[in-house]
Amino acid sequence: MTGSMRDMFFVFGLALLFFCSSVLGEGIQVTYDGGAIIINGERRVLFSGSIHYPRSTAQMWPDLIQKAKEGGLDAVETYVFWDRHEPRRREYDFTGNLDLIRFIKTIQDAGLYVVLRIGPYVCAEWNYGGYPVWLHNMPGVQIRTDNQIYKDEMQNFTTMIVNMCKQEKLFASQGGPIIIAQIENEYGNIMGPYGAAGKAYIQWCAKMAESLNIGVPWIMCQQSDAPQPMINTCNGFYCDTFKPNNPSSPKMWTENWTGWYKTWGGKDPHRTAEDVAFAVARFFQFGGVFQNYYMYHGGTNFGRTSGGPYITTSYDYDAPLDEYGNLNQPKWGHLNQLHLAIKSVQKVLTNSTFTNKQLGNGVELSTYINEATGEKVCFLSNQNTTNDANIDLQKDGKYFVPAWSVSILGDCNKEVYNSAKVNTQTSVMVKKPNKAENEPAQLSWLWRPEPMKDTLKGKGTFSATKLLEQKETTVDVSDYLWYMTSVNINKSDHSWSKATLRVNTTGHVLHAYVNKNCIGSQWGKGGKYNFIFEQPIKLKAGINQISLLSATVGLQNYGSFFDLALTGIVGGPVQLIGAGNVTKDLSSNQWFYKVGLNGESQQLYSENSPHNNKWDSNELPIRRAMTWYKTTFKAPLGRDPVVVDLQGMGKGQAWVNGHSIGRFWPSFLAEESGCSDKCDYRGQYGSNKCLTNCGNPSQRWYHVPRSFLRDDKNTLILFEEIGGSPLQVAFQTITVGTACGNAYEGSTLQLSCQGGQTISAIQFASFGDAQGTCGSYLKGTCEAVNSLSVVQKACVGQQTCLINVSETTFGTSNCSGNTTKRLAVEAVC
Ligand SMILES: *[C@@H]1O[C@H](CO)[C@@H](O)[C@H](O)[C@H]1NC(C)=O
Ligand SMILES: *[C@@H]1O[C@H](CO)[C@@H](O)[C@H](O)[C@H]1NC(C)=O
Ligand SMILES: *[C@@H]1O[C@H](CO)[C@@H](O)[C@H](O)[C@H]1NC(C)=O
Ligand SMILES: *[C@@H]1O[C@H](CO)[C@@H](O)[C@H](O)[C@H]1NC(C)=O
Ligand SMILES: *[C@@H]1O[C@H](CO)[C@@H](O)[C@H](O)[C@H]1NC(C)=O
Ligand SMILES: *[C@@H]1O[C@H](CO)[C@@H](O)[C@H](O)[C@H]1NC(C)=O
Ligand SMILES: *[C@@H]1O[C@H](CO)[C@@H](O)[C@H](O)[C@H]1NC(C)=O
Ligand SMILES: *[C@@H]1O[C@H](CO)[C@@H](O)[C@H](O)[C@H]1NC(C)=O
Ligand SMILES: *[C@@H]1O[C@H](CO)[C@@H](O)[C@H](O)[C@H]1NC(C)=O
Ligand SMILES: CC(=O)N[C@H]1CO[C@H](CO)[C@@H](O)[C@@H]1O
Repeated sequence: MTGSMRDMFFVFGLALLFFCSSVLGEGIQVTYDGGAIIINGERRVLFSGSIHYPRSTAQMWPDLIQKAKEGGLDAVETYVFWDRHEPRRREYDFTGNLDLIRFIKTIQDAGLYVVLRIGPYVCAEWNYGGYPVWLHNMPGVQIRTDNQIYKDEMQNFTTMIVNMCKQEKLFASQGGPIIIAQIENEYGNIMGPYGAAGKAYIQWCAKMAESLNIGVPWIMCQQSDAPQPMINTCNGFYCDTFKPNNPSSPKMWTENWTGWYKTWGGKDPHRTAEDVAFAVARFFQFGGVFQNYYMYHGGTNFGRTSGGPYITTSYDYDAPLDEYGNLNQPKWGHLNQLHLAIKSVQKVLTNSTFTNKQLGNGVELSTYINEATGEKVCFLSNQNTTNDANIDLQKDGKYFVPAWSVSILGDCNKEVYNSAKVNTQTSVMVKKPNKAENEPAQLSWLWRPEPMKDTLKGKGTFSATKLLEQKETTVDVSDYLWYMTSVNINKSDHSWSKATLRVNTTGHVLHAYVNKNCIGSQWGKGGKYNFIFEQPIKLKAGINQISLLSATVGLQNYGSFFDLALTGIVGGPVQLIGAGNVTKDLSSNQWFYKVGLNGESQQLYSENSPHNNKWDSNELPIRRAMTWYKTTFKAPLGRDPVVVDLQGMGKGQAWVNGHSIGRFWPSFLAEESGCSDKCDYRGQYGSNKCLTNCGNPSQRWYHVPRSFLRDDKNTLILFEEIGGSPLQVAFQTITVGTACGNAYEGSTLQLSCQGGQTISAIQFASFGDAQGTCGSYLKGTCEAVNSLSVVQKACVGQQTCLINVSETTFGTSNCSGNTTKRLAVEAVC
């Protein structure tokens, strides 16, 4: 991009501004050009972060949003979750954590803007990508393409959401916080197979959106053919080389993945603060205007909202705010410092001439200068993945630019930020036992079996002479569908004395019963959902009953035609294989069906269930499949977030005081291999880099929001599907255990505990060239002798302390003049 082009965009932007102001009347004017988002005439660069309202609770929102604001964000972005808002056609739910309007107003109250991605397709590792399953069952519908039935429903929902927001005056054009809205979502990634209908659909989306007249810009992410005035935007781990499809569109990054999601059987993903900061700094180095963290707070997939299949209940995402709303340090603080650095040069970034110079070996110097005022800012980036650079800019100074990092140079002559120099504390979180008064170390349990008499005898509520598709049949009101049939074996036919039952299923989990005996359970492995179940069975002469329980674990949410992905034993075949491989195909038998479990329809998860009298306190069963467990507990004291450790349990769902805290599956271990202790921030990030937690449960701890708890007695109910032990189940709180810092000379290091705790001790402190990482620091070759006592004096007994990392604070060290000095500290909360 050249300077003169930038000026041209600016002139064009003014034209847009005039046009819009005549339409909008009162309110906040949001326009844009190639170089800025323009809010009431002010040229802005904006930082935004994704927080999905159903992935936390309304009680958590103010704190999350406040932390987003303190973290330097200008805006909060969210999708709108159609499946939750319209669970049955034309029946709506906007209560509790689905109260979209309250969420938007909470953001407004904090003084932040809102980016509303209506979709209504959301992807988001969310069940069925956010589409309600009833939509799939409408006769003649074809989802996400040029189909009238689908388009009518999409328009109906989108219009309703827009009207709700208009009614509350939430669009900026009405004086509200919503500055940008999105229609569709990443369609460009998957539109090829839809052919001409896909292209027509995107044109229709643009027209439909425009006709809603919201007075703020619309965006389409990952849509290189987005029709004007839709702004096409970029999603990815890096977007520095992205160019919008129109020179008057600003360069916007709607999903900068701060980490990655987790699957059952998957390891813990981690994206370093250094690499996220590198990607963001590069984006602004090359003309970025708007940048959104996906996710800023990932949160929790409560209930049955996780997509997949096989997405975990935790949607932590390694985001700057962790699943529970704690600061994920150093990521939160390191990005905050980057936001401050970029904000401080916003004026010159959005109104200047740009030049770029290659300095060799992957080093580039980019300069933004306003010729009239002389204001300027430089970005000095080093894309080399292995070699640090020492750059001499003559009169403008000498700079140490570590490999894979970007320095921001104020006035082009002083470093105000470097993405690889982390001066923020690293928090090591710890889990503490529940210290509520009189709370026993071990919970005491009641139990009862899942009532299965009817289904094991083959009694259903309807039948068909074929194997039905699961989500179509259940309309996804439950994970579970029983498929039941019987087979008559001739006494004199000996080929069946030893037989095998073979079930070909599209997943996601299968439990098989023959003549009331469980003969096995199976699920997909290694990311595959469909599988063939094969187990030897005993058949008797006469009628044999076969009952198959199929369970889904989150419906697919991504891909071309993902909505058509099959679930359950659809089509089978289901076969019996006897002696000499003689095969009986049962697929066209008469099959009886029952949607959901009896325990679900009896609401055994609820304290108010009318069937609540049959809980048993004797002979607590362990490793018993299809079992309900119940216990009571006191809420942990304090304000720290609460989790329940479900180590020992198999698979199922958990409820606290009747609120579902999601599916659990701690028996599903992450693969043994593929993890490493070392995590190098340098080089392209991918979802397979920096993995941890190999060989452990992919999710052991489950979030229990404080607002689900009462002060006195609380109830936890578990439905265990495959067999487990509740004996180790325990409630815990999460807080900062250790705060480490490794800050460069010239910076100010802040150390903080959480939840009112104070720093109790300093385990290590050295201002010099200490080695190692948090938890294993070692003294280097040199230091200031008073390091420890200075830090002790400043921090012990404090909830928060600030230390200027300089010789003024610590006195002179015996390091040589060319040593890059740092303060390494390990403080115990
Ligand atoms: C949505 O459809 C219903 C009929 O099913 C209709 O009454 C309603 O007005 C429509 N809403 C919008 C916003 O178009
Ligand atoms: C990285 O730096 C080394 C030496 O400084 C150089 O040999 C190499 O080509 C550089 N790599 C890139 C991608 O510029
Ligand atoms: C942009 O800079 C020019 C001087 O180069 C100045 O006249 C103008 O007011 C600036 N525009 C904005 C919106 O700050
Ligand atoms: C059982 O098998 C025998 C021998 O093959 C046959 O004669 C008889 O008709 C069969 N009975 C039924 C009920 O099919
Ligand atoms: C199992 O079903 C799938 C479709 O769901 C089909 O593609 C596959 O061929 C079947 N396999 C066998 C062995 O029948
Ligand atoms: C039965 O089929 C299996 C493979 O499906 C084969 O290995 C075996 O030899 C067959 N047995 C007979 C008796 O045909
Ligand atoms: C600096 O002083 C420490 C003792 O305080 C000593 O162990 C170390 O060797 C000295 N280093 C240098 C480079 O003189
Ligand atoms: C840190 O340094 C700044 C000036 O650089 C000064 O204003 C501040 O008081 C110092 N803080 C401490 C705790 O020494
Ligand atoms: C730093 O300075 C010392 C002497 O003061 C010298 O021995 C050493 O080589 C220098 N190191 C570097 C990396 O320049
Ligand atoms: C959708 C998308 O943009 N994906 C990209 C995310 O970033 C990785 C790493 O740069 C790319 O490989 C993906 O294509």
